[in-house]
Amino acid sequence: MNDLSKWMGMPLDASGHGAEIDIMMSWVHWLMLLLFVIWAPFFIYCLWRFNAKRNPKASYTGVKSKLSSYLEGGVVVAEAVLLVGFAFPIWATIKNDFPAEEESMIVNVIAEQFAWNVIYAGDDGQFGQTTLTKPIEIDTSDPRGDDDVIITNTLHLVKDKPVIVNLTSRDVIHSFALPNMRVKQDVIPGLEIPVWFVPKMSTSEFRREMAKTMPISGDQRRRAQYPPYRWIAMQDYPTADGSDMIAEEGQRLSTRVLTQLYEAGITEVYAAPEMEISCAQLCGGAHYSMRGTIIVHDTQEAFDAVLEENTF
Ligand SMILES: [Cu+2]
Repeated sequence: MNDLSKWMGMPLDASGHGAEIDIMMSWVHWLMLLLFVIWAPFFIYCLWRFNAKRNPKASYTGVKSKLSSYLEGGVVVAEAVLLVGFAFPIWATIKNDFPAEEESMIVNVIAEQFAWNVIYAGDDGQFGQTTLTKPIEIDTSDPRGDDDVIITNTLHLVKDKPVIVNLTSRDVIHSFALPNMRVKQDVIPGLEIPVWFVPKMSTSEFRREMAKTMPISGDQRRRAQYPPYRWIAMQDYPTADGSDMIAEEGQRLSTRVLTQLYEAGITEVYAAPEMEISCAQLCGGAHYSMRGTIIVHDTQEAFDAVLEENTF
């Protein structure tokens, strides 16, 4: 009763504050359901009760009972409880109670048409300047940026470690949406807007939770937007003679790989989606392509290894 997120088609919750948001959403839906169940039949009853045939002469006094005023008062009270009791405290925590910077991972994200530039400060914990080239690069004339790392469209995080993301845009308004983290924030050029959350589920846990068998058909495999696109193979798929691999466990199922699987006679793949970053603000012609991936590592060491790999 408290959590309808599965029934409402909400994405799997992987963040520290997600449960509170889902509970509030559930109660909003319960209230709306109650209003719908009471008001819809009442509306239909009124259509019948007060139609012209039954009431050739209009009533000039109307309803005398105070019941409808009490009912409306009740709805106002219920909505006030949702707002003051649930929404305000949750919003206040998200907006005011930032985690301590020393215990958090701090990431700068610069949005551009049509990519997310994710910047890590490196060992010194300081961000250097970035260039205005496309794509954005670290400005080598700024010594603070010597150890900075830019990774495009992938946000690497560590499970249970709070993240503070400083958001800005180099061109138009975008919106940084992380459905699994219950985060959505407009990104405005000229402003730096921080958001924070705690990833409570690692990518491997998320994939295990979301893994399912997906059919591949001859038509579907040609479409880039077919669901397994951006999905990950959850097992190895060797060729028929076993001499080679079509897809390895953990590999992204691109249209090309799906085609190869289909041609090898495999019509079902065991796969899982990624936690996604999407742009939730119509920001130009290729807005739909402004998607990224969140990878939540189980350990700090695994995260450090990725930064190491991306340092040049
Ligand atoms: Cu965008």
